[in-house]
This record gives sequence, C-alpha cells and structure tokens, in this order.
Amino acid sequence: MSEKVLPFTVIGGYLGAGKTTLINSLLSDSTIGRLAIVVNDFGEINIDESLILSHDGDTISLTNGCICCSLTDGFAETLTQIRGRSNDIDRVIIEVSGVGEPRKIAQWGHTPGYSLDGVVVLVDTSTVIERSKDSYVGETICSQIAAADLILLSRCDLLEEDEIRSVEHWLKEESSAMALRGPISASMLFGLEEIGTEKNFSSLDHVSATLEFPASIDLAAIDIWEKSRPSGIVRVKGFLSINERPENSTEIQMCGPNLTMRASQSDSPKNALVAIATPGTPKASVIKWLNLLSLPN
Ligand SMILES: Nc1nc2c(ncn2[C@@H]2O[C@H](COP(=O)(O)OP(=O)(O)OP(=O)(O)O)[C@@H](O)[C@H]2O)c(=O)[nH]1
Ligand SMILES: [Mg+2]
Repeated sequence: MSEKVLPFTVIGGYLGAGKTTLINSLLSDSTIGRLAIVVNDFGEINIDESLILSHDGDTISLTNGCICCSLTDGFAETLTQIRGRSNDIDRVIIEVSGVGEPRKIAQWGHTPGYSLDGVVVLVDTSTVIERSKDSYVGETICSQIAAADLILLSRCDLLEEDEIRSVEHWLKEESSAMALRGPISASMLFGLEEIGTEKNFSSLDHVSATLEFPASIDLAAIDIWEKSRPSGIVRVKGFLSINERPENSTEIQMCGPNLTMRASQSDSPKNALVAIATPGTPKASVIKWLNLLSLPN
C-alpha cells in the first residue's frame, strides 16, 4: 500500500445549511486536484451524468479524476477503500449528516494514511440565531459551530448587510474560528497541512503559526484580512511586501484589534507573519486566517 497521506477535510453544519451545495462547487473546480467525496447518500450530490465515468456499488468515478463514495459500509470500510486508491486521489472530503457532530467525525482523520486538515461548518445565516435558541436543535447547532476551524456563512445573498453583521457578531461569542461569507474559493478550505509551521508559543499553550507568503500582497487583501480576525488572535507581527508600497518592506504589528504598518528598518526581512492566539483557539483557524492574505483578489 502507498505511503501517501491524504488530507481529510470535514464539512458539517445543520440540515440544509449548504454542505452539499459547497461540495458540488468543489467537484466542478478543476484547480483543487482529485477529490474523494464521502457522503451518506449519492442522491444528495448532483452529479452531471456526462461526468460519470463508472458507477461501481458504493463508488462513483468521475471523468475529472474525483470519486464519490457513499457510507453504506461505514467509515472504517470506506476509508480503507479510498486508501487503496490513494495514488489516484489528492484529498478526502466528508459531508457530515446535518444532525451529526463534525468533531467526532474529524477523529477519523487520524486514521493511518490520512491527516486531518480541518473542520468547516456551514451556517445558514438566515436562521442560525433563532434556531440556536430552539430547545430541540439549539444544542446541536451550537456544538457544531463550536467544533469549527472555519465557519462559512450561507444564504448571505438573501439578507441585508446589517442582518449578516449581527450573525457575524453573534458567532464571535460562540466560536473563536474565523467566519467567512460564502461562496469562497476552494483554496480557503484546504491547504492547512501545506502552510507554515506551527509551534507552541509559550508553556501556557498559546497557539502560534507562521506563514511565509510567496508573492507581494495588495492593501485590499490586508483590509479584508484585518476585518476577519478570529477573536482569539492576540498578536501578529512580521514583514510584508505590499504591492502599493514597492519601495520598502512593511512592518506589521497587530496587538489585539489594533493594526499598525510602517516602513521596515530591517535589511532584508522575509515576507512572513507570525500570529499568536489565546489557548484553546483552533490552530487551523489561525493558519487559515493568515492564508487569507495570499488569496488572489
Ligand atoms: N440562496 C441560497 N441558497 C442556498 C445557499 N446554499 C445552499 N442553498 C440552497 O439550500 C438548499 C439546501 O442546500 P444543501 O447544500 O442541500 O444543504 P445541506 O447542508 O447539504 O443539507 P442536508 O444534507 O440536508 O443537511 C438547496 O436548495 C440549496 O440550493 C446560499 O448560499 N444561498
Ligand atoms: Mg447535503
């Protein structure tokens, strides 16, 4: 069997939050490699017939190299089958049932041959606050949100700006993960295992992540990044090469919510930042937040 390790991303969120919609958009994105998508039921995934290469029991193979697997035989069996094809697959994505617990499913990401990339939780922006107070489903919704490394807000297209803002504000109380408005590019969902280095910053288990950027960054990207700061971030420092400031490298200092930028005095600083977050902040959310800076506009 191959030694290749497959990144494992969990997509959770309450019933109808938009998980399958997101997965369908990933299946049609040719830039993210060959995916193995694991779903409870094929009926959910809306696969264009012309993309289906073969249908073999619990697996559908697509012409773009992706496969869809149903969970009929359970997780252990399905992951063993995917592992057997790991030379033909680049990453694995799991759609969790709408009433399931993404953090529990994420434990399967520690199966030999896999590495957990992160837990993405979809939130229906139009209903989440009201449903979170529901005596039957509120607990499920809040525990899904608390499990997230990255939260994606769906149905923003149906809402006014102030309604979306109030949900974003509420989410900051419920989770330290970054919340982004969908739809977003696939590169925001993946890549945790490839980026930066992580190490403990102090014995008190503060979380630290460093990211070096391959290219110069636009001021507009810094603006979006600053506004998306997860609440656990206490400190960011480093140097950036900024497109609008080509003459110097720019020193970045963020203490709590306050960002300052000034021309660097250093000789040849790296185009890199370190971010430090309070204990308990998911490392994945810190790294994914830094990764916002390297996204194309
Ligand atoms: N307007 C709007 N509709 C959306 C959005 N995301 C999903 N939907 C719609 O919401 C419905 C449910 O979306 P799904 O992607 O099936 O939701 P799901 O989370 O997979 O649902 P379950 O698997 O049943 O838990 C579909 O009709 C989607 O087209 C969005 O951002 N905006
Ligand atoms: Mg679904």
